[in-house]
Amino acid sequence: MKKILITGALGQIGSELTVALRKKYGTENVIASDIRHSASKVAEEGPFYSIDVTNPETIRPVIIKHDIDTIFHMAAILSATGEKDPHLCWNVNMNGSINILDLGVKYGMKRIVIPSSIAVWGKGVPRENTPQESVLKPTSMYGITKVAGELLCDYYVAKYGLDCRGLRYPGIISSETLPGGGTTDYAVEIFYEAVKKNYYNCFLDENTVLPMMYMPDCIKATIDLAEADFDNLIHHSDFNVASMSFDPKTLANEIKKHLPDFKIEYNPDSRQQIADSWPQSIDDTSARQEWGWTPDYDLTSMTRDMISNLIAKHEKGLI
Ligand code: NAD
Ligand code: AKB
Repeated sequence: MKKILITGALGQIGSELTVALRKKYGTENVIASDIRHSASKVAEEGPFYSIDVTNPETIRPVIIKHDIDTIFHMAAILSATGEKDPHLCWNVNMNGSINILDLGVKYGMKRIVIPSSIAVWGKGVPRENTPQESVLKPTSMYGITKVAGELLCDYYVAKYGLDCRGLRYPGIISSETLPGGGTTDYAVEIFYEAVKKNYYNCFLDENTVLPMMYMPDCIKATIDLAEADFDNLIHHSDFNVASMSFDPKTLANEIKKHLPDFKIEYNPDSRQQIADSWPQSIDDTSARQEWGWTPDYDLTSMTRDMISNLIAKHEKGLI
């Protein structure tokens, strides 16, 4: 990985992945891109391009100009936004991914990373410790694109010998960039609202257990998989990665240890149905065996870190 392109680099994960990759591989070697522009570290402290992944002619010139050999394809439409606009979700997630894969073949890309999600699951699987190999019957458009995306990557590995890899991320929790329209977003919003208002109106029921992961572990998993020796990989695009699982009530109680006056109410909306179709915990034995995955954070250490980061931002007037 010498010259890296990141799509969707202004998003929740892309914004922190860009910073981590620039630190490791050099700022000039990590080209960020997104369909939108924002005054941010990612866009201002290194190369940045406006790219629409549904239009390969916006991607091609950047690949040629920078002699890109690796792509982290983070541009996507997430579950809640996807249910509001299923055609947009299909177009960005499916056509965006096949464009990246085709350009990967054409320009001899050394490696492509395309994330998947716990959204690949639906009915017909054990919801606890959901196995790596299991029935994939999602009920959301987002989940359908993630299953098809995994299959597409495996097809390009088998048919063209393209080195394409991916992880089934759980809900990602972070304090740098707000999430972009998912069902697990409550687990980020709750921290912002707790620090700012000591109150959160939760859109999921108090007993909704979902798998989650703190951003430093997400970045570590993404880079470790990208750097893993291809010969050691049995799987490619669909690695389960687990870290912690909890429900909103348990998270609220953990937050109260730091902010004792914090109050929460529960008013489930349409996102509850999506959450109810996803696993509560997943089995990540393959990731541990094939490329040495192990998380650093649990609920206690993640909560401590989130509260401390957001209090610092609040005191500076940044949130
Ligand atoms: P996000 O919504 O925060 O960011 C996505 C970015 O893609 C946004 O900045 C958006 O502007 C950009 N984008 C949208 N349409 C585009 C287009 N046509 N062309 C170029 N850019 C476009 O998403 P994220 O949370 O950073 O997710 C990154 C990847 O990880 C996605 O594949 C997502 O499905 C996956 N994932 C995320 C989570 C999570 O909890 N954040 C969990 C599971 C999987
Ligand atoms: C979402 O909720 O849509 C994402 C995901 C788990 O894929 N955070």
